[in-house]
Amino acid sequence: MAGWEYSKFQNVPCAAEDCRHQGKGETMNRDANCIFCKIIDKKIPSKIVHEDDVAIAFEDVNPQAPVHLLIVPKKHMPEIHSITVADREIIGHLFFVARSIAAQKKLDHGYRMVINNGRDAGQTVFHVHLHLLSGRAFHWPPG
Ligand code: DGP
Repeated sequence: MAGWEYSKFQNVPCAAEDCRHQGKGETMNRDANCIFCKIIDKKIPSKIVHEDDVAIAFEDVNPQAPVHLLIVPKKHMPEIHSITVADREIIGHLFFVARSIAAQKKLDHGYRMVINNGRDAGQTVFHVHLHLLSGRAFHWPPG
């Protein structure tokens, strides 16, 4: 992650000027047994590339592309069907974080954003997250 300075992104209130998420000051719930909650709480180390009050983004431990980041809401929500109307701002915020990272990392040739939801989709960590993959060409349909 040459060129990335984690400290630059700590406590940034939002990923993009025009994102009007309402998460500021919220107490985000955690699941003590969730690996991503532990990463959010810094109980497990990770290579963090972005952090604000609503979301965190870090390198995937098992990268499937030269760039493979996980964009994770700080609020614990196991699956897409766990989210509520009140979470709209948080979920939308993940896209703004992705856009911000893509711009800063100059992913000009494209990137893929993936959510694996549920067992058959390959979800292994039950805390909603957005994969951001780039740095190579991807196939379609996905496997
Ligand atoms: P999914 O299969 O869509 O639930 O994606 C989970 C991803 O999380 C998978 O690509 C590997 C990654 N992952 C699992 N445990 C850790 C961890 O402890 N640290 C990091 N950085 N990534 C992890």
